[in-house]
Amino acid sequence: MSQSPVPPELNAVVADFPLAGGFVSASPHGSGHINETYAVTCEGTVGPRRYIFQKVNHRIFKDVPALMENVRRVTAHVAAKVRAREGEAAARRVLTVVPTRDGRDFAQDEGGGYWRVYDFIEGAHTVDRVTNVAQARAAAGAFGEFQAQLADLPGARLHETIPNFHHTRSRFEALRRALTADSAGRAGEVKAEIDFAFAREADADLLLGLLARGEISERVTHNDTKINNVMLDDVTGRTVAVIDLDTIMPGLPLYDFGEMVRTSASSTFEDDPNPGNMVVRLPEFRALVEGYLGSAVGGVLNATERAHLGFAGKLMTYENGVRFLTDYLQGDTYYKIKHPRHNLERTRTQFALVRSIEEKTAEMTAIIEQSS
Ligand code: ADP
Ligand code: GN1
Ligand code: MG
Repeated sequence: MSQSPVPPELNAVVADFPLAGGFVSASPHGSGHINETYAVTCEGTVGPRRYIFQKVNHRIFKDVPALMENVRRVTAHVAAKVRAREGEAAARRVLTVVPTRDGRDFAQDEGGGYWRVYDFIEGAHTVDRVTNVAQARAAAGAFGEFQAQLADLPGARLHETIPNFHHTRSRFEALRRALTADSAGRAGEVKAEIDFAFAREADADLLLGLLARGEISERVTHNDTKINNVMLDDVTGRTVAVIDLDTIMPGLPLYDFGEMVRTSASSTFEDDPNPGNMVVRLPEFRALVEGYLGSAVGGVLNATERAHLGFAGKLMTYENGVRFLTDYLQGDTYYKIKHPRHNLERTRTQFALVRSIEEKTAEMTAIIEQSS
Protein backbone atom coordinates (compact mmCIF):
# COMPACT_ATOMS: atom_id res chain seq x y z
CA MET A 1 0.00 0.00 0.00
CA SER A 2 1.12 3.56 -0.55
CA GLN A 3 -0.47 6.72 0.84
CA SER A 4 -2.42 8.69 -1.77
CA PRO A 5 -2.15 12.47 -2.06
CA VAL A 6 -5.19 14.24 -0.67
CA PRO A 7 -8.18 12.19 -1.89
CA PRO A 8 -11.46 13.76 -3.05
CA GLU A 9 -13.39 11.96 -0.26
CA LEU A 10 -11.65 14.16 2.27
CA ASN A 11 -13.16 17.27 0.74
CA ALA A 12 -16.55 15.58 0.86
CA VAL A 13 -16.43 14.68 4.57
CA VAL A 14 -15.09 18.07 5.74
CA ALA A 15 -18.69 19.36 5.68
CA ASP A 16 -19.72 16.70 8.22
CA PHE A 17 -17.59 18.24 10.98
CA PRO A 18 -18.26 21.54 12.80
CA LEU A 19 -14.85 23.08 12.12
CA ALA A 20 -13.85 26.54 13.36
CA GLY A 21 -13.90 28.23 9.97
CA GLY A 22 -13.85 27.53 6.26
CA PHE A 23 -11.63 24.89 4.66
CA VAL A 24 -8.31 26.29 3.39
CA SER A 25 -6.02 23.34 2.65
CA ALA A 26 -5.13 19.73 3.39
CA SER A 27 -1.87 17.82 3.13
CA PRO A 28 -0.64 14.30 3.96
CA HIS A 29 0.89 14.21 7.43
CA GLY A 30 3.14 11.94 9.51
CA SER A 31 4.76 8.62 8.71
CA GLY A 32 2.40 6.01 10.19
CA HIS A 33 2.17 2.66 8.39
CA ILE A 34 -1.56 2.09 8.75
CA ASN A 35 -3.97 5.00 8.51
CA GLU A 36 -4.14 7.86 6.01
CA THR A 37 -3.42 11.02 7.97
CA TYR A 38 -3.94 14.60 6.76
CA ALA A 39 -3.43 18.01 8.34
CA VAL A 40 -6.37 20.23 7.48
CA THR A 41 -6.24 24.01 7.89
CA CYS A 42 -9.35 26.14 8.34
CA GLU A 43 -9.65 29.90 8.57
CA GLY A 44 -12.25 31.45 10.86
CA THR A 45 -12.85 34.70 12.67
CA VAL A 46 -10.24 33.83 15.28
CA GLY A 47 -7.57 32.96 12.70
CA PRO A 48 -6.26 29.70 11.25
CA ARG A 49 -6.93 26.43 13.03
CA ARG A 50 -5.63 22.98 12.18
CA TYR A 51 -7.15 19.51 12.53
CA ILE A 52 -5.98 15.97 11.95
CA PHE A 53 -8.24 14.07 9.54
CA GLN A 54 -7.68 10.33 9.46
CA LYS A 55 -9.12 7.75 7.16
CA VAL A 56 -9.07 4.73 9.43
CA ASN A 57 -7.77 1.63 7.69
CA HIS A 58 -10.94 -0.40 7.53
CA ARG A 59 -9.26 -3.45 5.98
CA ILE A 60 -7.20 -3.73 9.14
CA PHE A 61 -9.65 -2.40 11.73
CA LYS A 62 -12.79 -4.37 10.89
CA ASP A 63 -15.08 -2.69 13.43
CA VAL A 64 -14.41 1.05 13.36
CA PRO A 65 -17.43 2.00 15.53
CA ALA A 66 -16.09 -0.30 18.27
CA LEU A 67 -12.59 1.14 17.83
CA MET A 68 -13.91 4.68 18.17
CA GLU A 69 -15.88 3.69 21.26
CA ASN A 70 -12.57 2.60 22.81
CA VAL A 71 -10.91 5.85 21.75
CA ARG A 72 -13.74 7.95 23.20
CA ARG A 73 -13.69 6.14 26.53
CA VAL A 74 -9.92 6.25 26.84
CA THR A 75 -9.53 9.91 25.83
CA ALA A 76 -12.37 11.02 28.13
CA HIS A 77 -10.84 9.14 31.05
CA VAL A 78 -7.31 10.46 30.50
CA ALA A 79 -8.57 13.99 29.80
CA ALA A 80 -10.47 14.09 33.10
CA LYS A 81 -7.31 13.04 34.95
CA VAL A 82 -4.97 15.53 33.32
CA ARG A 83 -7.54 18.32 33.60
CA ALA A 84 -7.83 17.72 37.34
CA ARG A 85 -4.05 18.03 37.60
CA GLU A 86 -3.16 20.67 35.02
CA GLY A 87 -6.36 22.63 34.28
CA GLU A 88 -6.67 24.24 30.85
CA ALA A 89 -3.08 23.37 29.92
CA ALA A 90 -4.35 19.78 29.69
CA ALA A 91 -5.93 20.39 26.27
CA ARG A 92 -2.72 19.35 24.46
CA ARG A 93 -2.01 16.41 26.74
CA VAL A 94 -4.47 14.01 25.18
CA LEU A 95 -6.10 13.48 21.80
CA THR A 96 -9.46 15.25 21.50
CA VAL A 97 -12.03 13.72 19.16
CA VAL A 98 -14.05 16.24 17.14
CA PRO A 99 -17.52 14.71 16.73
CA THR A 100 -19.56 15.16 13.56
CA ARG A 101 -22.36 17.73 13.41
CA ASP A 102 -24.78 14.98 14.42
CA GLY A 103 -22.65 13.82 17.33
CA ARG A 104 -20.99 10.72 15.89
CA ASP A 105 -17.33 9.77 16.39
CA PHE A 106 -16.70 9.39 12.66
CA ALA A 107 -18.12 10.25 9.25
CA GLN A 108 -18.43 7.88 6.29
CA ASP A 109 -17.63 8.84 2.72
CA GLU A 110 -19.51 7.56 -0.32
CA GLY A 111 -17.16 4.62 -0.70
CA GLY A 112 -17.86 3.52 2.88
CA GLY A 113 -14.51 4.88 4.18
CA TYR A 114 -14.40 5.92 7.84
CA TRP A 115 -13.08 9.37 8.73
CA ARG A 116 -12.36 10.77 12.16
CA VAL A 117 -11.07 14.15 13.24
CA TYR A 118 -8.82 15.16 16.12
CA ASP A 119 -7.80 18.62 17.26
CA PHE A 120 -4.30 19.22 15.93
CA ILE A 121 -1.79 19.19 18.78
CA GLU A 122 0.14 22.37 17.97
CA GLY A 123 3.70 23.18 18.96
CA ALA A 124 4.65 19.52 19.09
CA HIS A 125 6.07 16.93 16.73
CA THR A 126 6.93 13.24 16.48
CA VAL A 127 10.28 11.64 15.64
CA ASP A 128 10.87 8.32 13.91
CA ARG A 129 14.05 7.72 15.95
CA VAL A 130 15.20 8.89 19.35
CA THR A 131 18.06 11.33 19.10
CA ASN A 132 19.22 11.26 22.72
CA VAL A 133 18.96 9.25 25.90
CA ALA A 134 16.75 11.83 27.62
CA GLN A 135 14.16 11.40 24.88
CA ALA A 136 14.06 7.64 25.45
CA ARG A 137 13.63 8.14 29.21
CA ALA A 138 10.86 10.69 28.66
CA ALA A 139 8.99 8.54 26.13
CA ALA A 140 9.08 5.52 28.47
CA GLY A 141 7.83 7.72 31.30
CA ALA A 142 4.97 9.04 29.15
CA PHE A 143 3.85 5.59 28.03
CA GLY A 144 4.17 4.26 31.59
CA GLU A 145 2.15 7.16 32.96
CA PHE A 146 -0.46 6.70 30.25
CA GLN A 147 -0.85 3.05 31.11
CA ALA A 148 -1.16 3.83 34.80
CA GLN A 149 -3.90 6.37 34.02
CA LEU A 150 -5.89 3.59 32.38
CA ALA A 151 -5.62 1.18 35.31
CA ASP A 152 -8.97 2.37 36.70
CA LEU A 153 -10.80 2.80 33.40
CA PRO A 154 -14.45 2.17 34.34
CA GLY A 155 -16.87 0.05 32.36
CA ALA A 156 -16.72 -3.09 30.27
CA ARG A 157 -13.55 -4.68 28.87
CA LEU A 158 -12.32 -2.67 25.88
CA HIS A 159 -13.03 -4.07 22.42
CA GLU A 160 -10.19 -6.02 20.81
CA THR A 161 -9.73 -3.84 17.73
CA ILE A 162 -7.42 -6.42 16.16
CA PRO A 163 -7.93 -9.87 17.69
CA ASN A 164 -4.72 -11.60 18.83
CA PHE A 165 -2.73 -8.45 18.02
CA HIS A 166 0.30 -9.41 20.11
CA HIS A 167 -0.45 -13.13 20.31
CA THR A 168 2.98 -14.06 19.01
CA ARG A 169 2.04 -17.70 18.48
CA SER A 170 -0.77 -16.58 16.14
CA ARG A 171 1.69 -14.31 14.33
CA PHE A 172 4.06 -17.23 13.89
CA GLU A 173 1.28 -19.47 12.56
CA ALA A 174 0.28 -16.72 10.09
CA LEU A 175 3.88 -16.74 8.83
CA ARG A 176 3.79 -20.52 8.43
CA ARG A 177 0.55 -20.27 6.40
CA ALA A 178 1.93 -17.46 4.24
CA LEU A 179 5.02 -19.56 3.54
CA THR A 180 2.96 -22.58 2.53
CA ALA A 181 0.65 -20.53 0.32
CA ASP A 182 3.49 -18.48 -1.19
CA SER A 183 0.90 -16.36 -2.96
CA ALA A 184 3.43 -13.80 -4.26
CA GLY A 185 6.03 -16.41 -5.30
CA ARG A 186 8.66 -14.99 -2.95
CA ALA A 187 9.35 -17.94 -0.61
CA GLY A 188 12.51 -18.98 -2.43
CA GLU A 189 14.02 -15.58 -1.80
CA VAL A 190 13.59 -15.54 1.99
CA LYS A 191 15.05 -18.88 3.10
CA ALA A 192 17.54 -17.30 5.51
CA GLU A 193 14.84 -15.18 7.14
CA ILE A 194 12.49 -18.15 7.44
CA ASP A 195 15.25 -20.22 9.07
CA PHE A 196 15.90 -17.35 11.50
CA ALA A 197 12.22 -17.09 12.42
CA PHE A 198 11.69 -20.84 12.80
CA ALA A 199 14.81 -21.26 14.96
CA ARG A 200 13.18 -18.94 17.51
CA GLU A 201 9.67 -20.36 17.37
CA ALA A 202 9.71 -21.26 21.09
CA ASP A 203 10.07 -17.59 22.05
CA ALA A 204 6.57 -17.01 20.71
CA ASP A 205 5.06 -18.92 23.65
CA LEU A 206 7.08 -17.64 26.58
CA LEU A 207 4.96 -14.67 27.72
CA LEU A 208 1.76 -16.49 26.78
CA GLY A 209 2.86 -19.31 29.08
CA LEU A 210 3.52 -16.90 31.97
CA LEU A 211 0.08 -15.38 31.41
CA ALA A 212 -1.64 -18.77 31.32
CA ARG A 213 0.05 -19.72 34.60
CA GLY A 214 -1.03 -16.46 36.24
CA GLU A 215 2.54 -15.24 36.72
CA ILE A 216 1.85 -12.03 34.82
CA SER A 217 -1.48 -10.31 34.20
CA GLU A 218 -3.44 -8.62 31.50
CA ARG A 219 -4.06 -4.87 31.77
CA VAL A 220 -5.27 -2.08 29.50
CA THR A 221 -2.26 -1.34 27.32
CA HIS A 222 -1.44 0.86 24.32
CA ASN A 223 0.11 -1.92 22.23
CA ASP A 224 1.84 0.35 19.70
CA THR A 225 4.32 2.36 21.75
CA LYS A 226 6.67 3.17 18.91
CA ILE A 227 8.47 6.44 19.35
CA ASN A 228 6.44 8.26 16.68
CA ASN A 229 3.29 7.64 18.70
CA VAL A 230 4.27 10.15 21.37
CA MET A 231 4.24 13.89 20.64
CA LEU A 232 7.17 15.99 21.86
CA ASP A 233 7.10 19.71 22.61
CA ASP A 234 8.83 21.76 19.88
CA VAL A 235 10.56 23.99 22.41
CA THR A 236 11.28 21.88 25.49
CA GLY A 237 11.40 18.44 23.84
CA ARG A 238 9.25 17.14 26.71
CA THR A 239 6.53 14.60 25.98
CA VAL A 240 3.15 16.21 25.37
CA ALA A 241 0.70 13.42 24.53
CA VAL A 242 0.50 9.74 23.75
CA ILE A 243 -1.31 9.31 20.41
CA ASP A 244 -2.35 6.54 17.98
CA LEU A 245 -4.90 4.93 20.26
CA ASP A 246 -6.31 2.42 17.75
CA THR A 247 -4.81 -0.62 19.42
CA ILE A 248 -5.58 0.27 23.03
CA MET A 249 -7.08 -2.89 24.42
CA PRO A 250 -6.35 -5.59 26.96
CA GLY A 251 -2.69 -6.59 26.66
CA LEU A 252 0.54 -7.02 28.57
CA PRO A 253 2.66 -4.12 29.84
CA LEU A 254 5.61 -6.12 28.51
CA TYR A 255 4.28 -5.67 24.97
CA ASP A 256 4.33 -1.91 25.49
CA PHE A 257 7.81 -1.96 26.95
CA GLY A 258 9.14 -4.32 24.29
CA GLU A 259 7.89 -2.08 21.51
CA MET A 260 9.74 0.83 23.13
CA VAL A 261 12.96 -1.18 23.15
CA ARG A 262 12.47 -2.02 19.48
CA THR A 263 11.97 1.58 18.41
CA SER A 264 13.83 3.63 21.03
CA ALA A 265 16.85 1.49 21.95
CA SER A 266 17.73 0.65 18.36
CA SER A 267 20.65 2.18 16.53
CA THR A 268 18.89 2.88 13.23
CA PHE A 269 15.51 3.09 11.46
CA GLU A 270 13.40 -0.08 11.44
CA ASP A 271 13.76 -0.17 7.64
CA ASP A 272 17.43 0.69 7.31
CA PRO A 273 18.44 -1.15 4.09
CA ASN A 274 21.70 -2.16 5.77
CA PRO A 275 20.95 -4.55 8.66
CA GLY A 276 24.60 -4.19 9.67
CA ASN A 277 23.72 -0.77 11.06
CA MET A 278 21.26 -2.23 13.56
CA VAL A 279 22.22 -3.04 17.15
CA VAL A 280 20.59 -2.54 20.53
CA ARG A 281 21.85 0.54 22.33
CA LEU A 282 22.44 -0.10 26.01
CA PRO A 283 22.40 3.53 27.26
CA GLU A 284 18.98 3.99 25.66
CA PHE A 285 17.84 0.65 27.07
CA ARG A 286 18.88 1.78 30.53
CA ALA A 287 17.01 5.07 30.03
CA LEU A 288 13.87 3.18 28.98
CA VAL A 289 14.04 0.90 32.03
CA GLU A 290 14.58 3.86 34.36
CA GLY A 291 11.89 5.98 32.68
CA TYR A 292 9.33 3.18 32.70
CA LEU A 293 9.99 1.83 36.20
CA GLY A 294 10.26 5.41 37.50
CA SER A 295 6.78 6.26 36.19
CA ALA A 296 3.51 5.45 37.92
CA VAL A 297 3.41 2.04 36.23
CA GLY A 298 6.62 0.97 37.99
CA GLY A 299 4.69 0.34 41.20
CA VAL A 300 2.35 -2.18 39.62
CA LEU A 301 4.84 -4.41 37.78
CA ASN A 302 5.72 -7.62 39.58
CA ALA A 303 9.16 -9.27 39.72
CA THR A 304 8.42 -11.57 36.77
CA GLU A 305 7.42 -8.63 34.59
CA ARG A 306 10.55 -6.72 35.57
CA ALA A 307 12.74 -9.72 34.86
CA HIS A 308 11.35 -9.97 31.32
CA LEU A 309 11.82 -6.34 30.22
CA GLY A 310 14.78 -7.28 28.02
CA PHE A 311 13.12 -10.38 26.63
CA ALA A 312 10.08 -8.25 25.78
CA GLY A 313 12.28 -6.12 23.55
CA LYS A 314 13.51 -9.20 21.76
CA LEU A 315 10.00 -10.63 21.44
CA MET A 316 8.41 -7.48 20.02
CA THR A 317 11.27 -7.09 17.56
CA TYR A 318 10.92 -10.73 16.54
CA GLU A 319 7.14 -10.35 16.22
CA ASN A 320 7.47 -7.27 14.02
CA GLY A 321 10.03 -9.09 11.86
CA VAL A 322 7.66 -12.04 11.53
CA ARG A 323 4.82 -9.69 10.57
CA PHE A 324 6.91 -7.84 7.96
CA LEU A 325 8.06 -11.17 6.52
CA THR A 326 4.47 -12.46 6.39
CA ASP A 327 3.41 -9.30 4.56
CA TYR A 328 6.29 -9.69 2.12
CA LEU A 329 5.28 -13.29 1.39
CA GLN A 330 1.65 -12.20 0.92
CA GLY A 331 2.56 -9.49 -1.60
CA ASP A 332 2.54 -6.39 0.67
CA THR A 333 -1.12 -6.07 1.55
CA TYR A 334 -0.86 -4.78 5.15
CA TYR A 335 1.80 -2.10 5.67
CA LYS A 336 2.35 0.94 3.51
CA ILE A 337 5.51 0.37 1.48
CA LYS A 338 7.75 2.76 -0.45
CA HIS A 339 9.38 0.18 -2.74
CA PRO A 340 8.89 -3.52 -3.58
CA ARG A 341 11.53 -4.87 -1.15
CA HIS A 342 10.56 -2.59 1.72
CA ASN A 343 9.02 -5.32 3.88
CA LEU A 344 11.99 -7.59 3.26
CA GLU A 345 14.41 -4.87 4.33
CA ARG A 346 12.31 -4.22 7.42
CA THR A 347 12.43 -7.94 8.24
CA ARG A 348 16.20 -8.20 7.88
CA THR A 349 16.83 -5.14 9.99
CA GLN A 350 14.41 -6.33 12.70
CA PHE A 351 16.10 -9.73 12.81
CA ALA A 352 19.49 -8.02 13.12
CA LEU A 353 18.14 -6.29 16.22
CA VAL A 354 16.87 -9.61 17.61
CA ARG A 355 20.35 -11.05 17.20
CA SER A 356 21.95 -8.05 18.86
CA ILE A 357 19.57 -8.30 21.85
CA GLU A 358 20.45 -11.99 22.16
CA GLU A 359 24.14 -11.08 22.27
CA LYS A 360 23.55 -8.40 24.91
CA THR A 361 21.21 -10.37 27.18
CA ALA A 362 23.60 -10.47 30.15
CA GLU A 363 24.22 -6.71 30.03
CA MET A 364 20.51 -5.98 29.72
CA THR A 365 19.70 -8.22 32.67
CA ALA A 366 22.31 -6.41 34.76
CA ILE A 367 20.77 -3.04 33.84
CA ILE A 368 17.33 -4.21 34.96
CA GLU A 369 18.72 -5.51 38.25
CA GLN A 370 20.53 -2.22 38.91
CA SER A 371 17.36 -0.24 38.20
CA SER A 372 14.87 -2.34 40.17
P1 ADP B 1 -0.80 5.54 12.13
O1 ADP B 1 -1.73 4.56 12.79
O2 ADP B 1 -0.88 5.46 10.66
O3 ADP B 1 0.58 5.43 12.68
P2 ADP B 1 -1.10 7.97 13.78
O4 ADP B 1 -2.38 8.16 14.53
O5 ADP B 1 0.09 7.55 14.56
O6 ADP B 1 -1.39 6.99 12.52
O7 ADP B 1 -0.78 9.35 13.05
C1 ADP B 1 0.32 9.48 12.15
C2 ADP B 1 1.15 10.70 12.52
O8 ADP B 1 0.33 11.90 12.46
C3 ADP B 1 1.70 10.69 13.95
O9 ADP B 1 2.94 9.99 14.01
C4 ADP B 1 1.86 12.18 14.23
O10 ADP B 1 3.07 12.69 13.69
C5 ADP B 1 0.70 12.82 13.47
N1 ADP B 1 -0.48 13.08 14.33
C6 ADP B 1 -1.45 12.20 14.67
N2 ADP B 1 -2.37 12.76 15.46
C7 ADP B 1 -2.00 14.06 15.63
C8 ADP B 1 -2.58 15.20 16.32
N3 ADP B 1 -3.73 15.11 16.98
N4 ADP B 1 -1.92 16.39 16.25
C9 ADP B 1 -0.76 16.50 15.53
N5 ADP B 1 -0.18 15.47 14.87
C10 ADP B 1 -0.78 14.26 14.91
C1 GN1 C 1 2.23 -0.12 12.66
O1 GN1 C 1 0.39 2.46 12.90
P1 GN1 C 1 1.86 2.49 13.19
O2 GN1 C 1 2.69 2.91 12.05
O3 GN1 C 1 2.09 3.28 14.47
C2 GN1 C 1 1.57 -1.31 13.31
C3 GN1 C 1 2.38 -1.73 14.54
C4 GN1 C 1 3.80 -2.08 14.10
C5 GN1 C 1 4.41 -0.90 13.37
C6 GN1 C 1 5.76 -1.24 12.79
C7 GN1 C 1 -2.17 -1.39 13.78
O4 GN1 C 1 2.24 0.97 13.58
O5 GN1 C 1 1.79 -2.86 15.16
O6 GN1 C 1 4.58 -2.42 15.23
O7 GN1 C 1 3.55 -0.44 12.29
N1 GN1 C 1 0.20 -0.99 13.71
C8 GN1 C 1 -0.81 -1.85 13.40
O8 GN1 C 1 6.43 -0.06 12.49
O9 GN1 C 1 -0.63 -2.92 12.84
MG1 MG D 1 1.32 5.84 14.53
